[in-house]
Amino acid sequence: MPKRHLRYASLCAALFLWAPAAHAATLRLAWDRNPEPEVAGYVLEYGNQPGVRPFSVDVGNQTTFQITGLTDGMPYYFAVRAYNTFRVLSSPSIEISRRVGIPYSVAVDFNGDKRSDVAVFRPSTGDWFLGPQGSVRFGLSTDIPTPADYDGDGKIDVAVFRPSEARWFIAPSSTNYASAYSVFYGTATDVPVQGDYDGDGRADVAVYRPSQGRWFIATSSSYYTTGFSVGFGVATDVPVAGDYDGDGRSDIAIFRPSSSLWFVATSISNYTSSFSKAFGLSTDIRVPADYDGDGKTDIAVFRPSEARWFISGSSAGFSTAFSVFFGVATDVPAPADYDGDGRSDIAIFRPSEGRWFIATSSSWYTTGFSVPYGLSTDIPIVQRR
Ligand SMILES: [Ca+2]
Ligand SMILES: [Ca+2]
Ligand SMILES: [Ca+2]
Ligand SMILES: [Ca+2]
Repeated sequence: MPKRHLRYASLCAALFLWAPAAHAATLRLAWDRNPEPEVAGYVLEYGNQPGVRPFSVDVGNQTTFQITGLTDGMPYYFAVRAYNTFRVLSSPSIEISRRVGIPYSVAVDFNGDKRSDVAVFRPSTGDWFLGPQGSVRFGLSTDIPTPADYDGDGKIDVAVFRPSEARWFIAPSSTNYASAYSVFYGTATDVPVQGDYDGDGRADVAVYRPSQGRWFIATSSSYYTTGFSVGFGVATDVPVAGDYDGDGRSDIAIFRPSSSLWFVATSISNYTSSFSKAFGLSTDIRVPADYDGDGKTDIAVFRPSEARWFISGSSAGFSTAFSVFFGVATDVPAPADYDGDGRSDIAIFRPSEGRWFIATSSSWYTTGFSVPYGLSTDIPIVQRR
């Protein structure tokens, strides 16, 4: 009898997981049912390196599975395959990843519900408007907002970098922004690139120094008393830090306008190995985020002249791209996960109207909503380059 292959080469691009910090070393995974009628079960594959999954579990004919016995602090990469009654396996689903046993936060999620909040910084007054969390006055008009989860409670904290003093000011969510501390780090011409480079679930204080083409990172695990630096980039490069390899640690990444190349030094290689990808134009606005929901940052740009978004998904190895027309030339792109499905939405802030327009990932960007929030002089808190 000839072996019959499953017609669907891959499962729908939806393998979800939950990693509550309280349940370290345990992850719950779920996936879409393969629509083929002869599917008899699923195999879950996993490993600790992107694209390398030496372990597998036959989970039977169910579409959720709780995996236990994982090692805290390690990144895990998962994919599922369906099999038929002849035990012929389908191609793997997209690979998703999560570092287990550490807190994780969602971009611009101030109240910790794992949905991004519509939020702005008002330079004229130093006020932060944080959606459901209300407002807090913090910083000066000349400060650069540097929001991130510095205290590791899963909620984004209010923070700024003050170039004139080369000083960071951080008001943690765990104090309801009522008490703040400061760290002297960087120089006036440095570009802040806060992120979790040491992988402890708390944001590190970090800068890119264009004059030296070097990244300087003061680790949260040392309470910013020590850290490391990595030479990566040249003076004209634009930092585009993100978690492109999906190991839960920030990668060092730059965009080079002269060649439209993205260069990424991966955290999983301890920044010793890198890859590059040509994508976008020098006049584009860089909007890297996780649009396909695999836990890895995607390469993406907003092109004002066409009011068009171009996205190269990590789940396809940055080998293909798609585009979405959304916004107008003068809009400020503000992508984040407003609908809370684990995938970044396409979103803009329209200063002229003080209004946000959001095309939700859960609708495949075909529909969405708009909400008035902010004034024309406000700055969306979402990071972009
Ligand atoms: Ca926090
Ligand atoms: Ca950290
Ligand atoms: Ca990473
Ligand atoms: Ca991704």
